[in-house]
Amino acid sequence: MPIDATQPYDDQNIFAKILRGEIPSNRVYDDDFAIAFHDINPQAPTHLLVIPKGAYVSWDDFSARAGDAEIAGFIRAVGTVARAAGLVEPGYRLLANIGQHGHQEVPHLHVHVFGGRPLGPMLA
Ligand code: DGP
Repeated sequence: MPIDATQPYDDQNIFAKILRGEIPSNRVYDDDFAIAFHDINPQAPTHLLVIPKGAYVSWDDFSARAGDAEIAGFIRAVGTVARAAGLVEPGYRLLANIGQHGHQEVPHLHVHVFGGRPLGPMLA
């Protein structure tokens, strides 16, 4: 079920538990601002999720409340993860779902990184 992106942060959400190491994930990246791990239900040969270490529900919450260093660190981490996964050539796709119409299901900001095959035109 898609979430309401304006809800308060719930520290029992599944990605908060992954961040704290309370449930396992296939982690591929970890720095001061972000971690990345494989999506449990991959939609492409490479499908990673990059999440900030801070407690943010969505891109909206993050862009409104996060400090400049956190924002810069997170965006840099997304690029680093994609580069380290070997996706820069021939390319990849980033996606962040926000709220009900965006079909966001997990209420901790995450950026999907898709690659490893031609992804076709963007779906609206
Ligand atoms: P979204 O619709 O943008 O909220 O996508 C949530 C993604 O999170 C979805 O592609 C599946 C993935 N996911 C959900 N639960 C887990 C989990 O426990 N572990 C991992 N690795 N991925 C999960």
